[in-house]
Amino acid sequence: MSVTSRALPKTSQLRRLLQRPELSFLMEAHNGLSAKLVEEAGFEGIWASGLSISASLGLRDSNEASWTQVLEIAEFISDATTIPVLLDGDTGYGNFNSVRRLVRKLEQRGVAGVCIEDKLFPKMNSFVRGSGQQLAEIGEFAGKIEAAKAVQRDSDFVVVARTEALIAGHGLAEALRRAEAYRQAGADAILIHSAQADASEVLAFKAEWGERLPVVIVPTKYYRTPTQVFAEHGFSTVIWANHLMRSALQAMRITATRIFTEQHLRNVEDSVAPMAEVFELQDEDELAEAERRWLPRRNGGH
Ligand code: SPV
Ligand code: MG
Repeated sequence: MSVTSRALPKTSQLRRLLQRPELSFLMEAHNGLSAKLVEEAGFEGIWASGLSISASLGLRDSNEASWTQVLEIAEFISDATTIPVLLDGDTGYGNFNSVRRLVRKLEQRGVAGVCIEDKLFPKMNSFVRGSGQQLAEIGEFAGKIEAAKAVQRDSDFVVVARTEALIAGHGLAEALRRAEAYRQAGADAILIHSAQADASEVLAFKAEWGERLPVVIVPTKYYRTPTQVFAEHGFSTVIWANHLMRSALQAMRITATRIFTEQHLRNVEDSVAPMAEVFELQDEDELAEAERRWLPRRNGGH
């Protein structure tokens, strides 16, 4: 991303990612540390994943964390980085009024956008009991989108409408009907979610949908589809939704088991990040420099 683009407000950065002709990528983060690693890797935006945030808190992806607890994490993620954050706002944690509060607080906390999905509160993850998922009534969900757009103060704050029609087994026509209603309600982009192992249903959606609004996809299940296919079909944005949480889970499990079994650290020291890297990520040098400037000097200095 160019320097000029980086200097834009995060909301404008996210809007550009969604609206530009080339494919964009959002990488999952679930805390400040993972967010820093997303930016360090070169990604231009962050998906603050509900699944990953809840898993990292030791909870299910069923709104067990309260929305203000999620808000706190989203703020840590945003504070830790200079790239924009799209928060996975689940169903908006209630009705249209909850969505209004959410959007106001996200803007105050430096979060660039929110994605809300047309399921019922408390939601469950899209890959749990797939076709048992219940969808929100279409008009009620459109009202949430309208309410979100009505209260945002920064005109570039992004509201992504996510339909779970395919996940719930309602088929392409219903997915299109819902996406169109959400477009008319003012959504900035549509997220079409699918649990199929191939991309055929999201490709069919895109073919019918055309260019009405940018389309976002989450290829967690159809990960074998080459990314080039998404670019060729004119999708806006791909979300890599949970892969830092899952890689951390695996690495932590291996390390915990090894140290428990061996009762020493000799075999793990070389397979974990050096302490120096931790301090570098925390920017310890900046604090040392700030102390030189602003802490009174000892030994008689002022
Ligand atoms: C998330 O990352 O929390 C998502 C994507 O919403 S999914 O888990 O596929 O529903
Ligand atoms: Mg989610």
